[in-house]
Amino acid sequence: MSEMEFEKATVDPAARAMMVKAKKIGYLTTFDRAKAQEPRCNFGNTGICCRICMQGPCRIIPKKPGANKGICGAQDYTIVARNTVRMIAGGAAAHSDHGRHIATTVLHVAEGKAKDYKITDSAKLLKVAERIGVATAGRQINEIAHDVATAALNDFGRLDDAPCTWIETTVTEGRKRKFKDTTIMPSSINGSIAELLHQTHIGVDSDPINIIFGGLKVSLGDLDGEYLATDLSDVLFGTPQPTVSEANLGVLDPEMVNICLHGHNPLLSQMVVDVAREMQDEAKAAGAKGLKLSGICCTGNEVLMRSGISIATNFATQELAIMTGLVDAVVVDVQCIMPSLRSLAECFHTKIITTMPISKIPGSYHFEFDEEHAAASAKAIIRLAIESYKQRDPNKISLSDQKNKVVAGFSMEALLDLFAAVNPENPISVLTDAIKAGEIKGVAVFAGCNNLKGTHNENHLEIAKRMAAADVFMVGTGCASQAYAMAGLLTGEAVEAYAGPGLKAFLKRIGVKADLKAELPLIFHMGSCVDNSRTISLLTLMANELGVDTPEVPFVASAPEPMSEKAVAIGSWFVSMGVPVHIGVIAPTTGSELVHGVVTRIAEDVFGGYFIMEPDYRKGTDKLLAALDDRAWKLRIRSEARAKYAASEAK
Ligand code: SF4
Ligand code: MSK
Repeated sequence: MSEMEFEKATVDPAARAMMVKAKKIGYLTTFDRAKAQEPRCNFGNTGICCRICMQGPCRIIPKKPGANKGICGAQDYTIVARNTVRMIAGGAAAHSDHGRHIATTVLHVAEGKAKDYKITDSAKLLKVAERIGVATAGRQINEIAHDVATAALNDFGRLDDAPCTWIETTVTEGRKRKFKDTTIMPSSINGSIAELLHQTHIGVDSDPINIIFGGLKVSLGDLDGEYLATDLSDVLFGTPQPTVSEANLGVLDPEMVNICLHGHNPLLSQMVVDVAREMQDEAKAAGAKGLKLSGICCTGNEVLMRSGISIATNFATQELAIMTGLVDAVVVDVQCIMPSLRSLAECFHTKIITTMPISKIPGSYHFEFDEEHAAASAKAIIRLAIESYKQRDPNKISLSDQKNKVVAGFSMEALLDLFAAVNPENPISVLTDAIKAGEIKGVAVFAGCNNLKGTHNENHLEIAKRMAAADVFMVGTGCASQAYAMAGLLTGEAVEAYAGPGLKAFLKRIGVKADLKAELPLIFHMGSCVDNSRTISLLTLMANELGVDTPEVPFVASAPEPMSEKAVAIGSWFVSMGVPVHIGVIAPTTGSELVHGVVTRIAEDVFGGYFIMEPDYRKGTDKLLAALDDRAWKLRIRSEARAKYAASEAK
């Protein structure tokens, strides 16, 4: 790659510097591999390649008689719909399996097993118990935890057709009716995934609409799994509160033993964080000043939110953390971990440590996670990192001076505490009143990954800056939030630099009353991928306060650089929740006009939400702002009409 190509690959200066180093040592990074994949196959790009049976692949060539259908006769719309919903199934399986793992641990804690864990946030446990109908009065915490965890595990395999508990008890009444009327309310997360794989087997469902509805049902199972993962992670490890930290490759400290925590599941990573506090002396005995933990991807977000651990980098640049020569160990759990980390680690002293039975990388160290011995595993991992530190080669070190302050830790509870500083009686009205008054335009959620079809982090940053200037209140999760953290947008300084007058006044008003140790940031970091559930509780609270259903709330979502199947699942349930969802890539749905039309237009008629596919950040921002303007305008007109009607009725 040339200098100019580095600039096109990423907007992050720390990443560019490491890409130059990679070129010097002759290592091909993910950026080189993305380039080497061009040109992409157009059948795959548009979703009309079917590999569901071994007669395939069948590729649809519309104008070629015989090839305008698959060998079995499947039309383009069937193939595109099947391919799309199978991505949702993959995403839902990943998110919900993470949730199941957490719920099982809570159950074991309640049963007196898993002794390294405890119920940290019993207030949250009681709140969840009351919401889902588990009795609390006069009962021990462990009894309540047992019933809550059992209810969560029941959502995975319920055999009757009662709705999944977490969806049933968290969305608006209007959404519940909609999900039941359209037959997409799931009863069992695992059952709906299995049913969808059956539905999309050769020779089962060829109706694209029916297939899409099957996919939406699974996406709600995904939301259910995310929601219970968030709730029960808070119960186990504590509900996040505002915290100050740092982000980008400059957080790697040359004088410390550097351990990067990477993946998604906090069960082991939070244990590493807790155990590290007691092991600083072992690092000092090895000649370091101590242990320095930092995060990559959503495990990084989990430990940032709860323990203020710094962020090293996000998805696309995970290899470049190792390229600094400063990382002594990368501890990985599940999801979004590039297999290439291992081969790159061979060029350095870095140890790659896998921890989950379903997520191994050939040639890496494997410390199988076992909740009965979690603290012992965490200690062994840290000791290996300390040994690795002793082998660090000073000649291979490249320091980065890039790091930015981060203000994060905004669970829904923390956000409501901020609003309560202005209105303790009705905190959420602080946000909805500001929208009604036109001070802020609405709310945008930024979520999702990096996708090297575009420039790393560019869409994230450019869209957020433009939305800020247009007075949009913003929350973020996943690698989107990490992009903002790396670039300094999760700070009060960013408010000064980018917020429009309305947003600035709104944040200042809350900031002064809340009297936090740090200034409020431009974007509120709500957590990891599964913590998109927190954004749904924000949407639901807003809808209930405004007296409308979710499709009427000025609320949009954007995954400016989506990559994973999990992003497809999240985007799909946001659509069912009535939210316009921008994605910064063209999804492989264009091979069928019918399916593409359904997801980008017709979905709005049924659910109120729809996909906006726009890779250009300027146009993407304009479309998101137009969607917010439209909703804010309708909200005002409707409430004026209601007030007028009520006044004339009263006469
Ligand atoms: Fe071809 Fe039909 Fe098999 Fe798909 S399911 S690979 S379209 S024969
Ligand atoms: S880690 S799913 S790249 S957000 Fe959650 Fe980042 Fe996307 Fe993985």
